[in-house]
Amino acid sequence: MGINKKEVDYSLYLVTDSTMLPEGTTVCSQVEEGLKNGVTIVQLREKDCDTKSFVLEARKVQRLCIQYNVPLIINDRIDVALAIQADGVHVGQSDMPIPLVRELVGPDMIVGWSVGNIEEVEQLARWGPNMIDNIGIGMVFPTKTKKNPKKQPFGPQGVISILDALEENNADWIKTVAIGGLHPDNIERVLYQCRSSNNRRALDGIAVVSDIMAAEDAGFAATRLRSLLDRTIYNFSNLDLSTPQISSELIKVIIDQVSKQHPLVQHVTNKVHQNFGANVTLAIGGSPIMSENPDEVLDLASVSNSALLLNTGTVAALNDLKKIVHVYNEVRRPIVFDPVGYSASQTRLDLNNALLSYGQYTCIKGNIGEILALAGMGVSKMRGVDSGDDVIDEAILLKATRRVAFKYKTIAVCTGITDIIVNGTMSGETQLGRNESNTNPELLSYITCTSGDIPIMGRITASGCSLGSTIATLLGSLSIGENAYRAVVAAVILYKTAGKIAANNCTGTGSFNVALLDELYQLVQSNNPASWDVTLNIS
Ligand code: 3NM
Ligand code: MG
Repeated sequence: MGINKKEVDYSLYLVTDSTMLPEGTTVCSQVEEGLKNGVTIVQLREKDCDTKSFVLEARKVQRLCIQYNVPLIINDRIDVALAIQADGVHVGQSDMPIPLVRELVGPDMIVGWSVGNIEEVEQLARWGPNMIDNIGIGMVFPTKTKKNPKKQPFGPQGVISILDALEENNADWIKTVAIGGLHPDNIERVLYQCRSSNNRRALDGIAVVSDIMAAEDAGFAATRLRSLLDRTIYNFSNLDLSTPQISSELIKVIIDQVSKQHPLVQHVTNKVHQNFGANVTLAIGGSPIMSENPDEVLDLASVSNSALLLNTGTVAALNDLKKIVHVYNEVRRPIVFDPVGYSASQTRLDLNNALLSYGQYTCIKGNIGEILALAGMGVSKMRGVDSGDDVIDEAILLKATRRVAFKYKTIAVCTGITDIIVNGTMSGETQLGRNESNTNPELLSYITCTSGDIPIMGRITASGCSLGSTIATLLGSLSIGENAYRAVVAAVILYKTAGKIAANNCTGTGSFNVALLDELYQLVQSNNPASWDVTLNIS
């Protein structure tokens, strides 16, 4: 036990499991491969093992850990930890009570605890800094490793609620790792999204079992995890995610680009929107394809200038949607997420939350009701998929839009008489530990866009959904390194302008429908944003 517990590096925490080892490997050989390739702390976890074998195994693993100067933690078996003088112990909620553990192991040993809800955080805060040193936050995603899990996977948003509770309870001595179903395809996203709402705290690391223990090449597995952990930018859509200046000239450039690139905009959308969304996309120069078939998504997403509009207005099969989201994230092309009727029914709420915790979205667009609900500030249940007629103070809407933007690390758009746009992507920056940056999520800069009330917009179907088509089309026109925020703003302004002119040129809802398409077409053809009659407020 030569480790100073205040200086432990929790970034890549390996938890062992002898039941999943590939042929020809042992716990020790897998641990050693891990230690050689970036594992910073090891927990020996054996659920069915005689005491004698456990001690012998622990001694072997301990020799390795000492060689690599990495702490060894023993799961559950305080007696074994004491007997071999391990660096620490880790206990779950149904293991020995923490005050007894601390009494037995003394002040210097590392004590870790599995935490899955806010009450447990409140408890550890009441105990104070001399009891627990670190927590495993889980379970994040479904896992086959834990045989009889008593917990449900709660996704990055569940992790965030634990980080928030640590902040609220001033438990700043606690180090955190996320655990459960963590693999290379989700780790970047978890590290990126999981920051406390005040942006003061990120995870200190991730804990994995199967990704290393079950790997045919554990050294390669650890190297791959290590390289993901060491990245400082999550480049999830290969676009520039900063918040740059907006000007008519720059908007003109983006709209020109749509005509040149003919972005392929895959729509996964509700039945009512399919026809109109395809027409809107065509009118502005994009190339729509309405497909929910996961088998063809890789072909579609791999085309240059692809983008996905994911509109959950017609509740489709979750697994198909996940596959589609996964592919767009993998090829790093933008996704616009429109959580239609987010909390109108339990089914929708579950589906939307599952998708939100599964993917990384470049833009999330919602009406007032949806944005308030996503921010956790709305009525618990929406009445339908319309926006609701309640007049809500703009300051509250701005607060909600900022929350959604930061919570999901996305460009959030709240539509209404005044549209609000907030970039919460933090330019893709990702980090471990305490946050050194000063960005206060409550003060994120924003743009509002208004052209006066256009009540007729709400009297035709799919007008809100088609703003989603417009945003996806403009985002799709971008090539690697071009700015996403500017494209989202351009889409909102273009759509608003078309709506305003169409409303003035129609005689009713039928001709408004037609006029809206005409105006979108004309505005793109003439491409003179300087003349558009919308008021932008940039702050
Ligand atoms: N504890 P894998 S989940 C040991 O939620 C353990 O507390 C969890 O295994 C918790 O990395 C888990 O293979 C298993 O998914 C994690
Ligand atoms: Mg246990």
